[in-house]
Amino acid sequence: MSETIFSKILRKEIPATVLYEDDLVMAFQDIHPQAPVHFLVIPKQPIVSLDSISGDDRGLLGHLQWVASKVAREQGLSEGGYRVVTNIGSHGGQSVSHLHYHVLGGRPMAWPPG
Ligand code: DGP
Repeated sequence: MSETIFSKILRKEIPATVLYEDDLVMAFQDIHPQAPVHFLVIPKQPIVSLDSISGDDRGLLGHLQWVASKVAREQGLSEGGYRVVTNIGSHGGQSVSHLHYHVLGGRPMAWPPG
């Protein structure tokens, strides 16, 4: 996997507002928030997208979702609800080629997405 802006965030070479970090994942605020609360959860392991995971990644993906849920609760999103989405490839609207879950909340979400 090639270098991305998220590699630099993981190495603390560029600043980010980190909401959670452990050995496996990091959650940080999105630089272009699309909702009052908008953060990203990424694995530290370089995985391009959900399309390139292997069976060995199943535990990591469960952990990513647990962190998404934990930080969403801490951000006060439980009562109103929120959305978790991962964009995959060009049709999916993925602009950074490092797997990330968006967690968006604090306002009602529309469906279907654009
Ligand atoms: P996607 O389009 O699904 O690949 O989402 C990439 C997201 O990454 C987008 O919502 C903006 C965010 N992003 C891009 N560059 C940076 C950055 O340097 N810092 C932070 N915090 N977020 C970034």
